[in-house]
Amino acid sequence: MENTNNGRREFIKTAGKAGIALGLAQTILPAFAAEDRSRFNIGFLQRPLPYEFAALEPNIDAMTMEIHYTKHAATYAKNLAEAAAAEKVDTNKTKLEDVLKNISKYSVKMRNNAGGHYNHEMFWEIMSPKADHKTAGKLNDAIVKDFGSMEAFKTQFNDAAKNRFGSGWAWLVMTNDRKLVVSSTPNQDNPLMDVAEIKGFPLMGLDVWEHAYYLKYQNKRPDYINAWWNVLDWDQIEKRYRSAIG
Ligand code: MN3
Repeated sequence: MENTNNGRREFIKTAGKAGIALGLAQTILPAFAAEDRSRFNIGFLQRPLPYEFAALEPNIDAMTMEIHYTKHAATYAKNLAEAAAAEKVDTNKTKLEDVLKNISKYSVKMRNNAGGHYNHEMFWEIMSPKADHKTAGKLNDAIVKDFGSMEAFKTQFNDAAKNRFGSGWAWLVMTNDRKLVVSSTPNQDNPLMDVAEIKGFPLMGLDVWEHAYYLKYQNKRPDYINAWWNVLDWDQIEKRYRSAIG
């Protein structure tokens, strides 16, 4: 009897805490800018991962996903918030893309973390456990038109990812004159930045920092690159393309 009562009291205490946690979430969420919760409009805050850490196994292992999302990417978001506060960027009124487009006017901390945050938010959204390996529609037509074939595009993209020395990203970019090109950037730079060699809208990007693959693939970056195509969500990339062409 005694034990049951204790158990019940514990339950009420726990339920009470859960209620408080729920109440907090409800008061915090509406304060987020609407853009931060919508896909294809990446804001300043880290959004929830749209799948479980283990969802992309065996291509991307659960531990890599967990550390990548909760440590590396979370740190970029935290440091971006610090840089925005220090450099008087009103994150409720300013678009992250506009900061990136003028990144040469900000600090190195802003460049590394605004880039790091944007790149990872895009990276999570273009992968999926229900990944559709086929491309169809307008993006497929555009890839065939600008690269000759899907295979030719993949080869060029893989080469960019393999040949990026040190840490960085490989990209499929839509340039301002609406041509699709492959590029790569060092560190956490991206094609939106005014400092990028090839500027435009990033339709898809692959993280080739060692933290993205080392636990599973060690020095074998090409194996990680090949596996990554298995978890690419072409529906999402197509949506990014459609949002870019308007
Ligand atoms: Mn990363």
